Amino acid sequence: MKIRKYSLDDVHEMYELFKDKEVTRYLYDNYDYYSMENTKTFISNENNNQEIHRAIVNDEDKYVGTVSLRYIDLEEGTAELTIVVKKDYHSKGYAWFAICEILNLAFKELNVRGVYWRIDANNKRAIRFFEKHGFNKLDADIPHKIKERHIKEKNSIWFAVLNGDDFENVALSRKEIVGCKIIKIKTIPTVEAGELSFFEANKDINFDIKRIYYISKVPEGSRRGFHAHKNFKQVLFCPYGKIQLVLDNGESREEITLCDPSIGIVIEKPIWREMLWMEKNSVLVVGASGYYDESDYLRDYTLFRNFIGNKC
Ligand code: T46
Repeated sequence: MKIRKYSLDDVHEMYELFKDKEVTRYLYDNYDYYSMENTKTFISNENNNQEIHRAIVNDEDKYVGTVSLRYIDLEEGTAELTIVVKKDYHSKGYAWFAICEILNLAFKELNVRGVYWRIDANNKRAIRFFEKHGFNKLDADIPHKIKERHIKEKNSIWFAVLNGDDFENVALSRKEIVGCKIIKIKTIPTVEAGELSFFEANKDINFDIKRIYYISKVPEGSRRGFHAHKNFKQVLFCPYGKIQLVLDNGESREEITLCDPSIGIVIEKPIWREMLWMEKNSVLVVGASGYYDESDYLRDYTLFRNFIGNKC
C-alpha cells in the first residue's frame, strides 16, 4: 500500500472507478462524461500549482483510488482534501493510509495551516468513516474563501485538520474498535528522561498473561496476521513505530493505527486481524492468555466466519 504519482498504466483502473456511480455519486466533479481519452488526459495533467493528485496503489502497484489536495492556496495556507477508493478496496485501510500520507505532505512539504474537506450530508458512509477516525464535524471556522467556493453545494458537512493537530492519533481517543477495547496504558513521565508505561494482569486487563511475544525487524509495507484465535485473549501494543491494525468481527472491519506506546488493544473474542508495518523498525508486542498452540488459530477467513457463525 502506498501513494505515488499517476502512471499511464493506471488508466483502465481509473476509468473503471470513474464509471462506478456508487462510488462517484457524491463527488464534486461529474465523471459521467469521462471517456478513456479524457482519463488519459487527466492523468497527464496530474499536477498543477493548485492541485496535487496521488494514485493510491496496492502492494502489486495496482491503482485502487486517488487522494488529492485541491485549491492549494499557499498565501492563505489552506488546501482541500478529496479521496476516492474503488469499492473492492473499501474497509481495507487504504483510505486512512492515503489520507495520513497526503496530510503529512500538506503540512510537512507545503507547510499549509489547514486542510479542509466537504462531505455531502447524504454520504453516510464517509461521515461514519471520519467520525470513526476521531474527527468532529465543523460548524464554524471554515475559511471564508473555501465556504464561498462551495456556496452552491447544499447539505455540506465540513471536516478539517490544522497544522500541529495530532491527526494520526486522534482515533486513539476512541474507546473501542469492532467490540475490542482500546485502553490507555498507565504512563509515568520522567522529566527529560522519557516515560514508563505499565499494565497489570487481572487489574488493567481481565485475564492472566501466560505468554509475551513481540514482532520486530519487519520491513516497511509488510503485512502479517490474517487469522483469528478461537479462545486466546490478547493485548496488543506498539511501543515503537507505526503499525496499522485491521480488525474484523465477521460483520464489520475497522482499522486503527498504533503509533503511541501508551495505547493498547484488548481482543477477548475471535476477531480476524491483519497488521501492516507502516514504518520500518516498528515493534508489535502481544500479551496472550495462553501458551502457544497452533490449534487455537483460524488461518482461513471462511473457517473464521463459520466458527463465529456456529458460536452464535
Ligand atoms: C497474533 C498476531 C498479532 C510460535 O512458535 N510461538 C508463538 O508464541 C507465536 C506467536 C508464534 N509462533 C510461530 C508460529 C509461526 O510458525 O511463529 C511463526 C510466526 O507466527 P505467525 O505467522 O502466526 O505470526 P503473525 O505475525 O502473523 O501473528 C502473530 C501471532 O501468531 C498471532 O497470535 O494474534 O501476531
